Amino acid sequence: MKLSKYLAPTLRDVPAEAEITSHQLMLRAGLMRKLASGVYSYLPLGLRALKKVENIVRKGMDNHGAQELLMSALLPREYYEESGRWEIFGEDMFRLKDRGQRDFCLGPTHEEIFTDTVKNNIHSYKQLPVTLYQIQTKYRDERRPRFGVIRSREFIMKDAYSFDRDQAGLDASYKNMYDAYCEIFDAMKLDYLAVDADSGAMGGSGSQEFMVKSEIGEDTIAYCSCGYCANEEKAQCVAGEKDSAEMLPMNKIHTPNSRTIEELTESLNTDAKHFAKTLIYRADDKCVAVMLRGDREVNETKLKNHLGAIELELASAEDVMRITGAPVGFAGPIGLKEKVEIIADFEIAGMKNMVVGANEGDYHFENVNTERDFTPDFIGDFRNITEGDICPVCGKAEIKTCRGIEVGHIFKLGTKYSEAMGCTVLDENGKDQTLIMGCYGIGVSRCLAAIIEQHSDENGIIWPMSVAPFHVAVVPVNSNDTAQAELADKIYNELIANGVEAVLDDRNERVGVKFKDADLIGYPLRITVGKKAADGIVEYKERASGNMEELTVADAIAKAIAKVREV
Ligand code: 9G3
Repeated sequence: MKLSKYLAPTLRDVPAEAEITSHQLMLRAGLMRKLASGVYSYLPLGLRALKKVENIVRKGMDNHGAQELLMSALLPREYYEESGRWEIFGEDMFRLKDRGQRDFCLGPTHEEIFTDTVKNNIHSYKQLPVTLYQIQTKYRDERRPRFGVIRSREFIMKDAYSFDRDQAGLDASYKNMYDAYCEIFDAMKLDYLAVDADSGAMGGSGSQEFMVKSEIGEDTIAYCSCGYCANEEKAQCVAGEKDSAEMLPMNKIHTPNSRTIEELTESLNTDAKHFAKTLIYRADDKCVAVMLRGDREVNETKLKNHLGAIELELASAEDVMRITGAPVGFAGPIGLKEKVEIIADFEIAGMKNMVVGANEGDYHFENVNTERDFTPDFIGDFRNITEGDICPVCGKAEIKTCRGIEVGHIFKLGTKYSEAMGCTVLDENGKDQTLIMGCYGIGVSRCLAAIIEQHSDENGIIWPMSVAPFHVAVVPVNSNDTAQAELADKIYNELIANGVEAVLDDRNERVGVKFKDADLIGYPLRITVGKKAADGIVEYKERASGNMEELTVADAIAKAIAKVREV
């Protein structure tokens, strides 16, 4: 490809709304352009890299026996009504009507569609197991699109669905997909972790997320040297030892203007560990009181799963006033004005002589103890795990945490969708058997951004050879110098003839601009044709290592071909 004719509009400046490296570089390197909030167009360089990522995913799936389909993205309401999800996904779902006023949505995920396809086309247990997949555009009206294609409203997903006749079959299909994912993310040169994850609204018997380690990741991962690794949403906390101190007499204290834990520790001059905060939550149509140690954070996923709630949010100030009789910041388990379930984290049961809100403005109780002064309705694990906690698996090493970008998520679904949609096969005895499903997602466009997050420096992108939009940039220092231009052209054609994807920077630009663009776009290799062209000597540079060396033309071409074929 000759760059003088190619649409690769690089930018010097970083667009203001791009906060993270990959978003900045995808715009500056001319890979994509924003069309609307959370909606992007891929320019030629971006599309070439995206197709490389897609094909790595496709190869991994095909190698593991999955069969590729392509479903519609324009989906009739009926399928989602059959599974009961038409309402559940609320405003996240893009809905529209056709000319006959019939309801459709733009597909956010396809469990229902694949299940219907299997229901109508697979009738015997002899046709199982089967894993079907597609690579297709998905639509989700994210409340806060951000970070470019990492959280966009239109994105490319590989979604796969496995169908088995029993749990052992699902376990095998799930393991097969797990192995495929490791192969796929290794081929993309992503540094990832497979973490135990919450299955959320999907239900089923467990799931794992494939997380790319990154400081800008939205998820927090808890991991241990023993190998335990879980999303913070799911990571179990170990109940510590009980405090053996004597119970002291409960006492009401005046705490004017001390609403937050910080203000309380300040005014009472005690550590946050001696406080028990009481948060009032609204879970669907009821309110609950959640208690945990003052220095801990509520894990809303654990709370939501325990309550089986669809919507969970902190109660409004009005709710708090009605339930506690006090403004926000003075809630406690003693003297609530309205009976609400009191849910306590394990640690509360182990604490002695706590300070709690007195359900009265500017007042708290000190020396409060469970059993003597109040009894929680339920005690369980409701807090976020933190660095330094004891690992719930090995019970010895301390938990560490890091941040990650979710690029894949695999689920053991069970019969949730096959039951709802009557997806069965006849077994050996001619009896109907409901199929057992798994589902498996990879954020293909998100992988592109994750690769850049992990492979870039201050000069730009550093593409791994396997996903680079082109392998080699051939750069004549002075395009007006005939000897240089001719030799550059010769090298370019020789590379192409050997299956190397090369670009020739034949633009009438200063060499500094050509070098900066080559580093920004991130071609893995660069062959520069300069003053020594007449002596048949060129400069060979590797973007990743920065190594530069002078080689004969033949050696430079041979080295580039070998490097490309290493993939
Ligand atoms: C929706 C909307 C948003 C959604 C979903 C449905 C997330 C939804 C979960 C999944 C689970 C798996 C198959 C591939 C792997 C992931 N957000 N999820 O189902 F209607 Cl608007 O997508 N689906």
